[in-house]
Amino acid sequence: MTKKALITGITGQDGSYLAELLLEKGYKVYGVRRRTSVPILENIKHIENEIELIEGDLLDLSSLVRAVQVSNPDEVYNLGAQSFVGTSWNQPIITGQVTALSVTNMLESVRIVKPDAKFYQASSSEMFGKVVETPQKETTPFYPRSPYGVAKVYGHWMTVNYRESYDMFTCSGILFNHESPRRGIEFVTRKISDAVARIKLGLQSELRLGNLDALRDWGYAKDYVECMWLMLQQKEADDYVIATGEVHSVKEFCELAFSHVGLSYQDYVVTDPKFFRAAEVDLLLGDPSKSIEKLGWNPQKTTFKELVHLMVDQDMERIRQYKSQYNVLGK
Ligand code: NDP
Ligand code: GDR
Repeated sequence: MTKKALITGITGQDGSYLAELLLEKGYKVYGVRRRTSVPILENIKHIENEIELIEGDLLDLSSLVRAVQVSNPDEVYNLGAQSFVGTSWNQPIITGQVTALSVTNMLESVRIVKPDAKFYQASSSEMFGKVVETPQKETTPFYPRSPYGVAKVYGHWMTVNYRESYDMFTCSGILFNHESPRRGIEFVTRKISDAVARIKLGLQSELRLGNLDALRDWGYAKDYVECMWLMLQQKEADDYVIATGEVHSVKEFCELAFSHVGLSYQDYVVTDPKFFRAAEVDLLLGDPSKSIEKLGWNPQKTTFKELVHLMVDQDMERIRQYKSQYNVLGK
């Protein structure tokens, strides 16, 4: 029988890769999509005819109940969120409503309509925040440093609580930063790869960044969504850290990205206090031992260098196409 999956956040980076993966595996894929005045379906345009989109908003419980009724899923992946840490200081209440409380909306929808569906919650290394222990693993205490991180802690514990209260199959994936050419443009890696392409092709002269010393454990989103699926294929529901176990600074990301196109980052990167955070997370480094052992996760599937290069290459290609279109139009 064809398995059915429901994905919230299907238009985002992870949702789009996960939808592709599940289609490859023969799933019928449903996605919750909120109404916007201009539909932004860039990440899923190429699979739009293979998936079924259900109108809904994470803030609207009734729409989520309906989404679970319509899709009758075997697996639910709750990836939707206000996911940008920087914005969470500017919009702390919306972040709390969307990133925290809506997890309960999703859990309730599943509990009421399809309690035997397996549930994945997109938790985050931002829950660790301030360094209490390094590398960080499933048992490391949380100390979130942003409204976003605080919201994710709530979502994580509600997921654990529904497992313990109702014996539901609910998993929390504590994923460290993962990037790709589909990453939103305001996140630092994509901001860098996009700027490198624009600078190389003569459309931009400098790149303004915040804290260059921040250290992150960066992996490739396409590899990480496979772990989400693997978590729901286990006998028992559990929580897992997904990370590479390697740490790099924003500065290192810049160095590699600029040098890939023959440029030196020192010539273009300008530090701008506008991009400093109210409370910074200095270091995130994951210990993926449990997921290696239990899920067969390979943390080096895509290396840091390969990740940087593939992001820059894709942005170079995109900006080149944009430029040639622009030239053809004679503007
Ligand atoms: P994105 O920001 O790319 O995607 C977020 C998705 O949530 C989008 O599809 C967005 O829809 C949707 N969404 C936001 N608000 C609502 C709403 N009110 N109702 C319905 N849908 C909504 O995030 P990623 O793909 O990078 O991340 C996926 C999940 O994993 C998120 O929960 C994120 O917090 C978490 N996470 C991400 C990590 C990473 O490094 N990428 C690491 C750890 C956790 P729209 O297109 O309409 O805006
Ligand atoms: P993060 O990702 O906050 O880790 O959250 P982001 O790419 O925004 O920041 C990473 C680090 O880079 C520093 N930085 C800058 N960041 C941005 N966005 N813009 C800049 O100009 C800049 N300069 C330096 C930041 O201070 C930070 O230290 C991501 C999101 O995907 C979350 O949803 C997810 O949960 C976590 O990763 C794990």
